Amino acid sequence: MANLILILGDQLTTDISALDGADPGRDRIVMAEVHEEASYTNHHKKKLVLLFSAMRHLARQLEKDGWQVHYQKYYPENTHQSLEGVISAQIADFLPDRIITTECGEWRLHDQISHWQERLKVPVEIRSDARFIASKSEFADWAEGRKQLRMEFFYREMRRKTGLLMTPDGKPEGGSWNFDADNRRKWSGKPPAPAPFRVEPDAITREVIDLVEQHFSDHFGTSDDFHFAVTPEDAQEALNYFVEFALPCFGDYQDAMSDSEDWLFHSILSPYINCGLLDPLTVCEAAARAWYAGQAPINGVEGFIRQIVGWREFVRGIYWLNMPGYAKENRLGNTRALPWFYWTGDTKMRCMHQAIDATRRNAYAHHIQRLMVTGNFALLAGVKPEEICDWYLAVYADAYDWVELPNVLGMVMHADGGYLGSKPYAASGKYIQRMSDHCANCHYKVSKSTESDACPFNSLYWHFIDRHRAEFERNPRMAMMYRNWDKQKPEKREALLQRAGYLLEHLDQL
Ligand code: FAD
Ligand code: DLZ
Repeated sequence: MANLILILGDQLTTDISALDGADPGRDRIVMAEVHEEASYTNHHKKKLVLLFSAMRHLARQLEKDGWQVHYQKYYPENTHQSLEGVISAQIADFLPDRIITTECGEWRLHDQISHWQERLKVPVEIRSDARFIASKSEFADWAEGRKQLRMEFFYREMRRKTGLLMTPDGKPEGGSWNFDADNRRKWSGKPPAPAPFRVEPDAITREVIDLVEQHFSDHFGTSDDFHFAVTPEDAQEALNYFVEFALPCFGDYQDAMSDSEDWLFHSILSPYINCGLLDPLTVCEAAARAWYAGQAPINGVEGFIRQIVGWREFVRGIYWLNMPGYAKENRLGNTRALPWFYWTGDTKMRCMHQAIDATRRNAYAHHIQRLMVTGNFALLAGVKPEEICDWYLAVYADAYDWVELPNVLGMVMHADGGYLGSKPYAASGKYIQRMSDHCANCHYKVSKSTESDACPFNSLYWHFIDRHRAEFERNPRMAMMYRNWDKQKPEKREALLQRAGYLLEHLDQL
């Protein structure tokens, strides 16, 4: 029985379940750079380079290992511009008994593939993606009957399941499940942050850079200074580099932001984990080993592992449990368009400029920039969820719908009514000042809230609190905010609302 095996651009590992039991002498692998996948959003140029180059490297490796691989390189005039088109032509050429693939990461493509059997008249086997620690059905079983889904409880299940940072008698190492309270230090230049791990582009990557520059020149971002790994071996080196040089400080400065450093002590591993170059469990095991060896403290190692076996798995579970309806949620009734400066970085708000500019250059911004700067601003300004979701999906090298959507629509925009997070991450400029040195270099004054040079986050924060009283007043985690708001003099409240009203009318001029 000959099989046609489809490997997608974010399934770039020989361990992918679609290859389980496959026979190089009998089966054919299909990989394809196609217009439809490359253009369903305005993907950052560096993401396109990363994926096309990593796909080409994997195809070359598979061929060296003796596999028969049909690989379509991208040309604007390709006869087949979609994965379905490529598969359909391969069916005619190879006459397979079956198509095998691993479940894909987005509803959009999943929906298409699940109709292939009837459309293409060949049996299609869609296998579970074993790169995740919890399968979709495991997550659904865990969620069943719970009124609220909270990451922390799911995370503990994942710790127990994997044995990561667990004592032999089933207790969390270090005496606690979570050391987040120790992870909130501001960074003021010391210790120095390591330079990001670099791989210089080889001939394949250089060819792809030229291709992207030629055919995707209107896409967001720049391909200049491309230095991501594009093979599993180099991605492993990136992991080793992180564990040695950044993990020791990862926890302490996890929430910090800096005017002068784009990457701080973050791992910059999400682009590799999400496209298959690194296995998430292997990454966590490397971090855990560093703690057992005394090379990194528990707060950083636990915090790092929580992001992967906790948040990453949790948001994926939420996505598949709730799609396709989840993408349409807008429980706060937002109507505002995304300000244009999200695409240019052209704003006088220093924190926003820095986060967007880093995003444009690197296809990367770290979690706190995404959550508390660009995300927080969109939340406070009441931007339409679908517009801000489209932005996040386009601009990051690690962005795929399954992980971007719950983070943006749920965690940042609270558009799911608090299904993913118990309270919105709304914050004034004070938070940004506490965690960064941006405010010192900003046109706006974080100490002011109603004047024409006042930090926009300040009045917008109170406007958000005021306009969403009905949604949040009875939330115990928000009660203090409402007490603080109600305590302010009526004239002050009025001035704050007026200033915010003006800003909301002139967002593009900020
Ligand atoms: P580190 O800070 O070193 O964290 C380690 C790893 O933990 C990451 O590599 C990632 O795999 C995982 N992780 C951390 N936080 C999360 C999270 N909230 N959800 C899922 N995984 C997490 N992550 C993506 O992979 N793709 C996205 O499209 C994406 N969009 C986001 C949008 C918003 C608005 C927010 C607030 C977060 C988003 N995240 C996304 C999560 C997180 O910001 C990135 O995973 C992280 O910044 C990647 O950088 P890093 O590898 O240096 O992470
Ligand atoms: C993201 C992406 C891009 C840009 N291009 C391709 C491609 O040309 N071929 C392909 O197989 N996959 C690509 N991908 C990844 C797919 O869109 C991915 O499978 C979905 O995002 C589902 O997770």
